[in-house]
Amino acid sequence: MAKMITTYIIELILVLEVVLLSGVHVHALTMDYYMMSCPLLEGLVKNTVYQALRNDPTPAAGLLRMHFHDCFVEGCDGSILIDSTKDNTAEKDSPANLSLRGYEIIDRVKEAVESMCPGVVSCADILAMAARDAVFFAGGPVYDIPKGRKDGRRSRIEDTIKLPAPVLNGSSLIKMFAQHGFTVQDLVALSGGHTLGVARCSSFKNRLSSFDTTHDVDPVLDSNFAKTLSSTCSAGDNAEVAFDSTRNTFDNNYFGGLQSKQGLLTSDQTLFSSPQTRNMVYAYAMNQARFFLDFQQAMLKMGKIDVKEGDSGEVRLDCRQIN
Ligand code: HEM
Ligand SMILES: *[C@@H]1O[C@H](CO)[C@@H](O)[C@H](O)[C@H]1NC(C)=O
Ligand SMILES: CC(=O)N[C@H]1CO[C@H](CO)[C@@H](O)[C@@H]1O
Repeated sequence: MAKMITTYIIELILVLEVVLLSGVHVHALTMDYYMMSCPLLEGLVKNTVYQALRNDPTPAAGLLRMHFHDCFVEGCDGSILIDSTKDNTAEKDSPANLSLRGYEIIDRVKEAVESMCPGVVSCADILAMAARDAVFFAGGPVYDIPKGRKDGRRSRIEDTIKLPAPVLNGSSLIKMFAQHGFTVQDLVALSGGHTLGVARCSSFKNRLSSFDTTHDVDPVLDSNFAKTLSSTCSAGDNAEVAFDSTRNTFDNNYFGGLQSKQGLLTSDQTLFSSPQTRNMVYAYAMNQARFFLDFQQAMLKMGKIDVKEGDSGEVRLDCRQIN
């Protein structure tokens, strides 16, 4: 009898152990996630991205922004890559996404990866790697990122309200980024992503008196710069202006521009006008190495927002549609 009880208790412990272990098992992202299943992955992604940017470096900005938009909506799960269907209007068709670019590059990378390691590497990981490689291609920092994200099955236009609007002020931006676990420092470092690329007039015309007679010209906008913007924008809402003087180079010129009141969006210039962030703008404008270091740390953090691991997602075969 005693023996039976002992056996029973041991069995119970074993069962409990299995339940507990599987319950708390966390599939954390890891640097060597594809080491066995796709050992040459990193080089392949990098080469394909470089090939695509060699003749035209401008989509590097698009890849970086796309990763940001992916992570801020439903986590870094490749949901930004999904095309709309008859029954579903996807994230990418939201007004906030209409100017995203670089989808063809992701398709090309995915195709190359599928031919080497079929069905193994998620689109979310590919996008994270491609954004990282684009930054380095443009002269920015190089850093290792952990992998193992799975692709999500949801992509809805209404979810994109989670993206920050360009008219937000400092305190609103701080609040919004804090919701994802970012510090004020992270916010300023990540905003430095605007060292690459352009914005269209529709994103900043709120700041120009000639287009908006209900508001005064944004007081923190340099008046000559405002005139240049107004004249560019007379060509229409889709006219483009670079965020800084070196739109294809990843550097700290963006922060220098903020100091001379030439930040393009309200959300850019506010980093210099807000007392909580002004000193960080000074520091990054003065010390590019410090910006690079903080940027890569914040990017690592961004790449982990609400990632789907294990069975909570899939490895999409075509990045534009769920399996
Ligand atoms: C802080 C809040 C942010 C706001 C309000 C914001 C807003 C915007 C807007 C309005 C545009 C221009 C869209 C257009 O007119 O076509 C843009 C472009 C861009 N954003 Fe942001 N953004 C933010 C943060 C970020 C972050 C964190 C990154 C990446 C780390 C990023 C990377 C980019 C890039 C690279 C472009 C240029 C895209 C291109 O040239 O194709 N942004 N952003
Ligand atoms: C920033 O914007 C929010 C929301 O519009 C507003 O409530 C807040 O007062 C603003 N803060 C500053 C410092 O202007
Ligand atoms: C620039 C860009 O790629 N925009 C895309 C936004 O989404 C629509 C619908 O999927 C695409 O047709 C655009 O190409």
